[in-house]
Amino acid sequence: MSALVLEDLRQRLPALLLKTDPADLQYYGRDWTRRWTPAPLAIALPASIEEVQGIVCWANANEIALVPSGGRTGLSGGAVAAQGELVVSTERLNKVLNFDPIDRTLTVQPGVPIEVLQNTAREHGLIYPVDFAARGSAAIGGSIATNAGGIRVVRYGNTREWIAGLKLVTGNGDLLDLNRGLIKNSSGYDLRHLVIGSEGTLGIVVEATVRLTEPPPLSNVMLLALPSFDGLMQVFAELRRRLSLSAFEFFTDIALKHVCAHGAQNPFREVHPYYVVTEFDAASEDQQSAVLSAFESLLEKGLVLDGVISQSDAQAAALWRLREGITESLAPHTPYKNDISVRVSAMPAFLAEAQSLLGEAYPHFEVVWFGHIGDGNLHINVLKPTELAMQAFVKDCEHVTELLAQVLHRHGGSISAEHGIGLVKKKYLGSTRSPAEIAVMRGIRQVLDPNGIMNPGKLMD
Ligand code: 2HG
Ligand code: ZN
Repeated sequence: MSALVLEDLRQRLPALLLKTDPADLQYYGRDWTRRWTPAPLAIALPASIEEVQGIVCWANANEIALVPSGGRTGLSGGAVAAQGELVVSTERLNKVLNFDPIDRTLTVQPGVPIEVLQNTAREHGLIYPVDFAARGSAAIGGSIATNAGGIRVVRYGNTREWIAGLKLVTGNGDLLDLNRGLIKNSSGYDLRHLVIGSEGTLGIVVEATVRLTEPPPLSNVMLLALPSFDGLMQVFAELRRRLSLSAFEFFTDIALKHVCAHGAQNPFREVHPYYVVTEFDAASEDQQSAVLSAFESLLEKGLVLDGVISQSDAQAAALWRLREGITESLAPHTPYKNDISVRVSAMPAFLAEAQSLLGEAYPHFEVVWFGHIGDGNLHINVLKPTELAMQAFVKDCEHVTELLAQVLHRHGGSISAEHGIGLVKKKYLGSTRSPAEIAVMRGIRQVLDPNGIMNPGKLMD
């Protein structure tokens, strides 16, 4: 049966590159989650929009599910293919198509990695400001699919803010050219924004036009050691008032322990419970002295115990590594990940409840807190004890996530801030979205993908 349907695909699209080697099925069938065993039918690597449309047409005719696939750095199982799906990799759709100096946009194919996009923008004297640790592998298509956030959201916002237009091949096989780079366009529903964050459930993004902006002024990076979690939001408020921040990230001593075991250098002699990495404009003397006086004021108030300010690009990179290297350093412990958000104003009250819930719920597990606290976004990674089986571990964690979802609901938060819902969090979608909202989402999905071929099982059933 599977040989027959693949033969049909080969006949319809003779030039389409298909991979069926077991090693390829493993490689392309998973993302950074390690909970599911990949089992795709095959991997298709289209090289044109027409080939993508041909694949969608074939999938509808043969009732085969499609899993769109970019750099597969996702953490929610959105790109997992474990049920005989055809993976549609955008790996060969990896060209930068156009730079427009007047509109200050880049038009790219979906498989272009974020780092390539950033470097290309810099070659034109501009920047693409969305940035995160997986920049080298994550593709723009996938970051549109999850509305990726990252480390610069305090200043620049999420991916959504930077997408001027996109082309989508819907689950029907239609090609939609959405917003076409316009700044102003008040002509009805903005379908571009429906696609951003839709996790491959409405179609496949086949082209994107991203906005660029001026590079920021010279900046410095500062690492701060904090005595308590309670003071974290006060430190943020004070630094935001006094400096022009482009990042404000936090992590705990447990995170520091793991990242240093992976080669990062801790600049402090003493152990502190909490740390902040922050970046801010430091081009003028005024800005530089504002940093010092802000730091002194935090020390005096007892909100900060120690600090280091970068003196070179290499030192700035070393300080960033302490924060950006965390995910990789935790990977060997197959962590169960929470990626939650509340409004910044709701953070103190939420934190008080969440900390006591997780403290009681996970007495025997190592829990690593870090994240984009300046955006109200926390990453809580629970590490699996080696001796515990994966299934039992996930069951325990899912029970706690249900309780956490209730706390989030009370504080008006979200069960997924920036990683998406995928397979991992669909059980909890109802804590963030109302039944009426979910019904609308289902209706939209039905219109754009009537046969349910686009990433089924992801986001919602
Ligand atoms: C980050 O902020 C990423 O480093 C990954 O969003 C977070 O590993 C995680 O939980
Ligand atoms: Zn993050």
